[in-house]
Amino acid sequence: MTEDLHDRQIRSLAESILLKNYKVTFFLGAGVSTASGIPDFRSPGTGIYDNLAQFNLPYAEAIFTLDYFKQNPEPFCVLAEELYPGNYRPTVFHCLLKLFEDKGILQRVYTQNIDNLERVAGVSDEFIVEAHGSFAEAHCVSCRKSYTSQEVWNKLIDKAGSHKGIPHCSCGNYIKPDIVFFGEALPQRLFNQWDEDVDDVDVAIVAGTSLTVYPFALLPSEVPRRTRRMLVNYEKVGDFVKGRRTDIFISADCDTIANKLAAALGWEQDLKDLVEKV
Ligand code: CNA
Repeated sequence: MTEDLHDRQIRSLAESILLKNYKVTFFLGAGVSTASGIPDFRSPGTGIYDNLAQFNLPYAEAIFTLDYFKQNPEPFCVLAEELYPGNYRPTVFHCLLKLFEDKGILQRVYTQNIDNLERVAGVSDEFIVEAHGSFAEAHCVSCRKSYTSQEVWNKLIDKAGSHKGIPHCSCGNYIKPDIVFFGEALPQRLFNQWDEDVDDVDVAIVAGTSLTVYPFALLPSEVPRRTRRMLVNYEKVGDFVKGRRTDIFISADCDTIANKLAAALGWEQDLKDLVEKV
């Protein structure tokens, strides 16, 4: 597919959004944050799963598995230190989300990411659905006592910024941030909000995700047939493989496409200003 075709497709989508007053719903994965320096899971070589050798895990997903965490929380805690909010700046794509909100045409941002960068970019709580939880709160895995993000950080890191230890609850058990591990229930807000939104999705932009984690992976396939769908990802994934007649697939970097979409919408300077500000 040529660069020209991509540009035409982006322009046509932007025209529909502006002329038909469409609102846009985003479905995001780790690929929208790689430009900020946070590795994704599955990219060969750079992804977290290809760099777990130091932890001697029985299998890669063990690092995000509750039973394994209860036996050995160290690998997750080392990774959590790295991913903890505050270490990274939002990408151009995150700033574009904020711009959609400012222009009054953001419907929702469904994100699998746990890096909090949508919020750091300024997107308001009501628009964000963190399908796999976040670091904002944490709980003891045994007595369920609640801890703030800052309390967990203070237990994890000493004043000099070095690794201090595994966060323990006053009951003696481990504290885990409220990010959803394999085998754990997803936040009820995901299901409630999706029930409200699903029939009203005018435009679905799916970006930076392998669409391999369920049930999130199914969401873009559940939107109505009339919905204009665009996938921005290095490879075609999910039900975009079979595809719908009106689908747009762009194999490119998320930030490059964020810039192009903003330009097609006439928001080039607004996006530049936002990127400088965050
Ligand atoms: P994944 O399975 O690692 O897939 C990422 C996808 O994005 C792949 O298809 C890549 O080819 C593609 N990709 C990577 N970089 C770019 C880029 N710059 N432009 C375009 N495409 C790109 O990650 P998923 O999000 O699909 O998997 C879901 C997991 C990953 C969720 O449970 C997350 O919590 C978890 N995760 C989150 C973060 C984060 O919060 N930043 C980081 C790593 C993993």
